Amino acid sequence: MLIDQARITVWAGNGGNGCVSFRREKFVPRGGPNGGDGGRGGDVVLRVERNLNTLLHIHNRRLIRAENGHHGMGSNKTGAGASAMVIRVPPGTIVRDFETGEVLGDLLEDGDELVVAGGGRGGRGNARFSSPTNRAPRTAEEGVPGEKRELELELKLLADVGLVGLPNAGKSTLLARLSAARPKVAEYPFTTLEPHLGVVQAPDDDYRTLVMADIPGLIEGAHQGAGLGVQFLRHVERCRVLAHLVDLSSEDSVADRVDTIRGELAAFATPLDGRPWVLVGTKVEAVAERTASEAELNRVAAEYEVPALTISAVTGDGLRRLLGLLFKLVSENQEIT
Ligand SMILES: Nc1nc2c(ncn2[C@@H]2O[C@H](COP(=O)(O)OP(=O)(O)OP(=O)(O)O)[C@@H](O)[C@H]2O)c(=O)[nH]1
Ligand SMILES: [Mg+2]
Repeated sequence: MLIDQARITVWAGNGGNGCVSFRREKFVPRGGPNGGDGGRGGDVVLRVERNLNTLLHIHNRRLIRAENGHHGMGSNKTGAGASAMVIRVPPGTIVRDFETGEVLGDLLEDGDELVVAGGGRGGRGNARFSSPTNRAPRTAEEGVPGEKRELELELKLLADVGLVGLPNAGKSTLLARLSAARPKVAEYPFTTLEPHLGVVQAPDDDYRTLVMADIPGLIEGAHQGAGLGVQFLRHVERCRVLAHLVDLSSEDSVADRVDTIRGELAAFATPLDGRPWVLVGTKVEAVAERTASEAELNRVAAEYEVPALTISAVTGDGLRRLLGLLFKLVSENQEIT
C-alpha cells in the first residue's frame, strides 16, 4: 500500500582540515610542529518523534545538510566537531536509499535513531606527521568529505480505524470520547487539519486496544485537491478499517452526503472504496425525527451492504456497539498493512 512519502537528499558535514603550524617561542629558534587536527563533520540523523504522524513537514526534494567540522589550529588545537543535523520523523517511517532501493532502516519507536549520512573525519594536523627523520613536516591532511545520498522516506500504516466524513460530522468528538486524545472540537468545519491518533480500549475487561485516527473532514472534489483533500485522503489510505460518520442532526440528505464521501474515496489515485467500513449516524440525541433518520441511515447502509449504527458522543449512546463492531472488523482485517 502506498502512502505518505518524501524524497530528500542528505549531506553530512565535511571534516575540518588539519593545520600546519610551528611553535614560536622567544629564544627557541626552531619550534616543532603544532598544527591541530580538523574536527569531525556533523552526521545527518533521522530520529523518531512519537507525536508526529505525517511526513508533511519534510519537503520533497529538499537538500538537508549538516555543518562542517572546524579546521585545526596552531598550538595543537583540534577543530570543534559539528553537531548532528537531526531530521524528525513519525513512528513507522521506512527509510530507503533512493538509488539502490536498499532499506536502511525501519524506524518504529519513539527516540529511535538512524545515521543516514556520516560526517567526514577531520584531517590530521602537521603535529601528527613529525618523525625522527622529519622534525618539521609541512604536510597536513584535508578533512574527509561528508557522505551524501538520496533517500526515500515512506510512512507505513497509521491506524486500525480511520474516522472519515464531512467536516463537522463529529469525528474529533468521538475520538476524544473513546480515547485519551484531545483533538480540538468546534462547531465550524475544518477544525481538524491533521490526523490525530488515540488508543482505544475494548469494552469490558478486555485488554485489546486499537489505534483510531481522526482524519480531517473531506468535501466534494477532495480527490482533486479541494480543501487539502488529497493530503487528507492520503491519511485515509493508511487506515485498515473506516468508520464513516454522518451527522443525523443535519437536515441535508443522508444519502447525498454519504455518496459524496464514498465518491471521493473511490476517485482517489489509489481507490479507497474497497476498505472495510461501517456507517455511523452521529449526534443522535439531537435528532428530532429519530425513527425516520435511522430508517434513512439503514436504507443507505443496505445499499452499500455495510453495517449501520447510531451514536451520541454526548450521551454515550451506541458507543459500546460501535466498539464491538470495530474491534471485530479490525481483527478480521489484519492483513491490511
Ligand atoms: N449534540 C451533539 N453534538 C455533537 C456530537 N458530537 C459532536 N458534536 C458537535 O458537533 C460539532 C463538530 O464536532 P467535531 O468533533 O469538531 O467535528 P469534526 O467531524 O471533527 O469536524 P472537522 O474537524 O471540521 O472535520 C461540535 O460543535 C461538537 O460539539 C453529539 O454526539 N451530539
Ligand atoms: Mg475534527
